[in-house]
Amino acid sequence: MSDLIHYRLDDGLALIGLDRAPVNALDQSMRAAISEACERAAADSRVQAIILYGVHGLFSAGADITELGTDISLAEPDLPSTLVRLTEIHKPLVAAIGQLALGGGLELALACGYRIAEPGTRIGLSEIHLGLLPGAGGTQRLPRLIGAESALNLILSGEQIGAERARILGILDRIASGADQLLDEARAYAYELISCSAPARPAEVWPEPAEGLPDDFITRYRAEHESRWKSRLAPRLVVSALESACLLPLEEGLARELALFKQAEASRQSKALRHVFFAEREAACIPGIESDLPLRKIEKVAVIGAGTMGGGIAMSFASAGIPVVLLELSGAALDHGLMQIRKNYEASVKRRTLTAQQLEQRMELLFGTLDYGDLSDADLVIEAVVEKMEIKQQVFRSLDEVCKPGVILATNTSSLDVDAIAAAVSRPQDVIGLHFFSPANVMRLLEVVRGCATAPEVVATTMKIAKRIGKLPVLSGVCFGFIGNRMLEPYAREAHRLVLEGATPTQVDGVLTGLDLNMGVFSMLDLAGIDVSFLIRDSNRTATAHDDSYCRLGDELYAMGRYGQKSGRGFYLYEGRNRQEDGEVVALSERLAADLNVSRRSISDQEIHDRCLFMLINEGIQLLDEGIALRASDIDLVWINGYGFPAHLGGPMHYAEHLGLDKILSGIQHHRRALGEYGEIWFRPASLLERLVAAGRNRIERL
Ligand code: T1G
Repeated sequence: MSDLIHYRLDDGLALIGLDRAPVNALDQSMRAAISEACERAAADSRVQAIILYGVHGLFSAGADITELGTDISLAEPDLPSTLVRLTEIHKPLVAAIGQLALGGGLELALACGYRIAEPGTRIGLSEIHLGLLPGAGGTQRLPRLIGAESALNLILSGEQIGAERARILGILDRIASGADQLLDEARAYAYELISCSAPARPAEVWPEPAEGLPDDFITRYRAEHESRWKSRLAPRLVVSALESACLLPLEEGLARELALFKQAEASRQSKALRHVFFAEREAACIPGIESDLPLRKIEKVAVIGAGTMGGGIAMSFASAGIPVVLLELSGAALDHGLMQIRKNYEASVKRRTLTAQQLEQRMELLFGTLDYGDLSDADLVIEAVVEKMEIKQQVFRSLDEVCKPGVILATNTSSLDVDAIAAAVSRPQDVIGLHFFSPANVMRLLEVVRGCATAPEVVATTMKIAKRIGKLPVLSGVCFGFIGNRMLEPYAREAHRLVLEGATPTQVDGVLTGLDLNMGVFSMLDLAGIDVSFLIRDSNRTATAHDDSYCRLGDELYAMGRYGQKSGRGFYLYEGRNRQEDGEVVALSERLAADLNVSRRSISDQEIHDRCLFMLINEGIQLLDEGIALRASDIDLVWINGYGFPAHLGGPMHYAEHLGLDKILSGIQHHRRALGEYGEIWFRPASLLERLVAAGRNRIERL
């Protein structure tokens, strides 16, 4: 018997324990081990019932993602066939589910006749997050257990649900009284089944999964949800698989599911999403910082500034159960900030994602003050005041006076020089940048900006606390704009310049959202505030001194008081959330073009795509070469989680590799020639891009 399985015969029961750290991933060896153990139990006349469980608690996190996209993924014994065989065993199989059953792990449990779980168990079919659909019976067995509509919603959401909800839906038969009692209560359940001569598998609860649903349920479901799926393939394949479950006998439905799964697994989108899965885990690995480096304790946090950013940051910690002292300059500002935080939580209560009791628990963790002295025992202080260097330096000088030794002093600046801020205090080794994205209580991305003096354990501690508050930390070096906003600059520059040259904001944004970006440049700037981007641009005028043509449109709109959504007019006109083109902006663009001697012409969508995306990619490659970003996949994570770049394209770097680095370089060289003086100034290929192409490489990494 494989050491991946603990096999024990115990008074008529075969106890089969899965033991493959860390998550009992169902790779080829584990599939073979499970198959062998179940066959052994099925053939043993002393065995009257079989229990499957996780030796270390966790049941299984599904197929081994490292196998997906390779020929081992469906190597024998493949998971679909293994699970069909389990359903043919003429003895009750009980899945004793501890902690987690995801993807193929839940499909394994569904192939058992009976399921019992510990109270804290989370279960789900998470394949959709990898651009897949359940490929081992999930789309066929689940609808026969809980009905087609519930199954469709659960599979498309990819969400993890708790034990009680799973029991109510009908996925679980029982919930054990506790994690420690799970196996004993699973054994008792098995003896009950034996004593009442229960069948190996109970009758299907939903033999007709679509029973009670309109005949056109699937057609209407597609029509209702299609637009939200954008160009994503997996949701469409899921619906097709559920349609098969409603129309076909199980065996034919399973065959249809497998065909659809293979199509999804081979898709570019799934490859991109698998890249993102591993990128998120690799982002935590920082060369030179060992995973066992002692960390500083963070038990109390202080936030300076109770505005939109400061309030959102304070919420992030309070929601994780960490006490927060929130400091403001005036009582009115402090009261407003705390009131806004309560309002944000109340909105969650209204959405039923938070209980009223949890709201109060979180508010009790928030303590407002006007006195710096109340920050003296904080372990981490995060400054979130206005984006002006002199003000931030003053705040840090005050913190230097009152805070205890060993405190971590963080700035939430979105682009200013963290080293210049650190230079204002006597302990620069304790200073770091924590760039939260707005709204800070919602956005996962956190750019952790390491200064030249930042101590290693300060980096390691902040990377860890970021995960604890549910953020995705990505390490950045110090430069203007760090990773995300540094890349936003050339990307937005091309968008602005294209509008001067004859495109409209609607056309430019249409090309970008056509690529499935959540927002185009102009709608994003209108949301963030044209006044905000003006202040950032104004703090960095030297960078555009040689040609600020593309800045003029934003500067003019700012001067006109057109700040975007907040003022009802920006690049677009707004009536509530309804956005429409504004002829005045087109006229302004024409006037500026004349002033700047920029000739106007009709511009193709392809040119818009290439100029915006190639310059975004070029800047990312430059950041990698400068060592600001550790790896290309970190850059992908920043743009997926901070700027709405589609995860099913894998991020801008992964997308670049798909397009071909040689194509990108030649595109940049083409526009450099075609755009005259402007092209000469701005379309400079990153040296690393040229070196990679010259070396015949298509993978973006430092050479
Ligand atoms: N395969 C391989 N490795 C996995 C894995 C998996 N399914 N899940 C986790 N790991 C690794 C992960 O890379 C990391 O490795 C370590 O485990 C800890 O993970 C047929 C085809 C389970 C909730 O989508 O959601 O089944 O970095 O850091 O925060 O229909 O991992 O330590 O070397 O994330 O506690 C469906 C994906 C697969 C589950 C744990 N299953 N995993 O989170 O730890 S497709 C999933 C997760 C499928 C079937 C189809 C999370 C987690 P390392 P971690 P965590």
